[in-house]
Amino acid sequence: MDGTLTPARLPMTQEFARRFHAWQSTAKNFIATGSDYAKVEEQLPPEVIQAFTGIYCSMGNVLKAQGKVIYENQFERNEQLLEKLEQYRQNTTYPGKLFSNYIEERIGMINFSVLGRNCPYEERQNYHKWDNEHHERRGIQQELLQLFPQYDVAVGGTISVDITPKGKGKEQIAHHLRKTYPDEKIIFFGDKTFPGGNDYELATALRGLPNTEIVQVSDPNEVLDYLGKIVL
Ligand code: M1P
Repeated sequence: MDGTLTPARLPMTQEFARRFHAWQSTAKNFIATGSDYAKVEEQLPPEVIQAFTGIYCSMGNVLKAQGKVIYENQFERNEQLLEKLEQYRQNTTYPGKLFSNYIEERIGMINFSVLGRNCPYEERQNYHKWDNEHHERRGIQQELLQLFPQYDVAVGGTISVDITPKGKGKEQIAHHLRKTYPDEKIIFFGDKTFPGGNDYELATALRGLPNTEIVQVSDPNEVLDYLGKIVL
């Protein structure tokens, strides 16, 4: 969603919604996002949400369609993991202000942000810039993978990491889609399909399946341009 349908954590633009909604009736279409359903509702207009065949949120740990839950995976609470996340928050060398909601327990996963999710947009950009220079999130990812081999840790959007039980990251979406639609072509648009990006596992899983195509895009306009060119 972020970076392919909307700018990161911002609403879909009206122009995008108009053109995309017109396209939605021409093919089955899905979202594959790390965000939870509440954020999908914040960022997308209701008519676009309604027109999706399915919405995979929380890294594919929830599937909803037309507002109804199709499936949900549970995440077993792990006190040691939560303690470790608290330590990262306390010991960060980030020089800026920190905000609340730094451990977000979602269905089937945890999203962790040292900065805190309740930060203003400008602070999000400041942290992102700092993290690109200091690689705090990558360090957290590497350490968590060593300490807790039962989890996958993906460096998510701009300020956070997504933690899921092994095999329950975005790649599960590829397998669920292929099982549901054994013969249909699957085209996946992602803004971070490269190694280290949070679409990489899904893109890799799809590459291993027949009749799939991966499209790396850098913003929502590229998605629209592409959709305008393909005849499904
Ligand atoms: O782009 C998807 C990511 O969006 C958010 O990340 P951040 O707040 O770091 O930009 C989160 O919802 C994250 O879970 C998700 O993967």
